[in-house]
Parts: sequence; C-alpha cells; structure tokens
Amino acid sequence: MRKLALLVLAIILVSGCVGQAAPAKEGATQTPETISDATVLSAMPAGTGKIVFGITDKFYSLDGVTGVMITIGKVEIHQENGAWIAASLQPRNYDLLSLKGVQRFLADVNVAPGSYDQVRLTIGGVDVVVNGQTTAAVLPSSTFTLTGKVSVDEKGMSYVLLDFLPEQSLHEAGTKVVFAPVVNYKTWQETALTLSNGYLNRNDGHQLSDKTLGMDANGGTGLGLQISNDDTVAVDESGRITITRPIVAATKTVQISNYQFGPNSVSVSVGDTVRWVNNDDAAHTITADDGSFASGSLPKGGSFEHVFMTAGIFTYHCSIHALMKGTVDVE
Ligand SMILES: [Cu+2]
Repeated sequence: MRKLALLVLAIILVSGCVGQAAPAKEGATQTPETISDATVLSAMPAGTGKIVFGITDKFYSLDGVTGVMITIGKVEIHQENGAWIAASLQPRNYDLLSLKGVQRFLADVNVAPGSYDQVRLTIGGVDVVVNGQTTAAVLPSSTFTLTGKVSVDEKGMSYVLLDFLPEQSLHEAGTKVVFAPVVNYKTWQETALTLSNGYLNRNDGHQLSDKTLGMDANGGTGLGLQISNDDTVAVDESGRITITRPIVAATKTVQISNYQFGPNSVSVSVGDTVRWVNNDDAAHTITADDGSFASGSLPKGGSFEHVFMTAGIFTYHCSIHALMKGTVDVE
C-alpha cells in the first residue's frame, strides 16, 4: 500500500499543475451510518428462529489508508434447496477501519427453522481514503455471495459474522483502487446476542462455519478466490479489471534408477528447475551434450539441479555410461 500512497500523492501534484482538482465522483460520498441506541433485535414470532448479521474488521494497518467506507445495500440469505430471503434492504455504511475489535449490527431476519447455505451482499460502493484523498474503488462485482452453513432452531438465534480483510481486498491499479472483498465468514447456532448502540456482543453458541471467502477479478466468489497481493492489477476504460499473475517457477525431478533417467524426457517452462536424484549404487553424471551443464560424478543419493533459462531441446547423457540418455524440452 506504500505504492498506493505515493500514487495518490502523485495525482494531487498533477492536478495542482493544471490548476484544477479532480472532481469528486458522483455518489461516492458516504457518511458512516449511525444505528440508533434504540435499535433492538426484533421480536421472534412463534414458529421462527432468528439470524443476525454482524460486521467486523481485524484490520491492522495499511500505509496511508485512513478510511475504507463500504455501503452494503442489501443482505439476503438463501434457504437450502429454497429461495433467497431479504434480511435487510436498507443501505448501511461502515468505515471498516473503525470496526477493529468490535462487531456492528448489519441486519436481522426471522426465518423458518432449518438450514441455510448462502449469504448474498449487494455492495453499493467502497470509498477509500488515502493520504486524506477519497477515491471511489472499482469492484469486480457488486454482488458478493458467501457460501457457508447457517442453521436455525425454532426460537433460537443464529449469528453470521462477516470479518472484512481490507489488507487482502484493496489493490492499487494504476491511478485507481480496486476493492475485491475478502471476508472471514463465521456462523454460530444457538447463540445469545445483545445489541447496544449498534454494537453486538455474542455469548455462547456453537460454531458452524469459519472460512475465508473472496472475490476474483471477474467477480467470481468463493473459497480461495481473490486477487493476490502479488498480482499486478489494472482497470481498463470500460472498468474491466485485469490481473497479471507472476509466474512461479517450478521444479521437476528426474529419478535415476537402474541405469535410466526416469522420465528420460521432461518438459518445463523457461525459468524452471530440473533436479536429478541418483538412486543407483553406481555413480552417474548428468552431462549436457552441448556442454551447457554438467553435474560431475554423482554418488548414490546425490542430486543435481539446473535452471533452464532459455527455450530449446537439451539432450544430455551420463559420461560414465554412454547408453544413458535424456532430454529436457524447455518451452
Ligand atoms: Cu551413469
């Protein structure tokens, strides 16, 4: 995020040169909501149970970022093999950075006892404050579907806690900021909640779900989906988010057994490593036919590695046993 901070500073300098500050984006201004002290969890009619939704943020720090204001426009819950049920249609704004160590009320709904398997959030927008400048973040999708079990007993209370992880959600993208939400999703059954001044306190209950769910650059949501902090993120003119993922070099192992290279032909990508391990009692060598690499004599249990930095087909042999031959195909 240090890069992000510098970038925003650069934008300020550029707008200063043309003598005109960048106009604030329409609809980007959000005031964190105030939940009335009088807000209480609604009464539970007979034959129903209750699901309460809370929001929190274990945020530690991001350089230069002093606010992450999110508007959640709609909260829905999906009944297993059933329909979507609206828990809240009232847009609520939260500054995620003010939620450290606290759980704020998001929504509650009385539902038929049973199993529920998905929560859907409609995100109205996210404003990020970097070095005092507010920027409307670009989201891959405004719909964030979280899959995870919620069970509701008659007259029982269940709790869905959404712990946003801004340090994994926010990404610099040239002059823009991308917010691809990553949330730790936790649910409890048979819990007791108290609500005071918009803050929730949970007592007891047994936990059903605890997992980290995210959104990828295409708006797909699920376990393990997210934009990585190692990705290079860009936003094109149509608002589409593209990412460039660094290529991670791989290592392939060739086992030398019974006077043979196994496999005797391997395919790798440029930058990959090939590792040879000698399992024979006899010593062998791995010697490139063109002389570009040579292991020297490799005793039993010995290994040799070579990194292939150029594409091509490399043939090699054992200089002790002329019949032992192998090939590395580098693409
Ligand atoms: Cu040999």
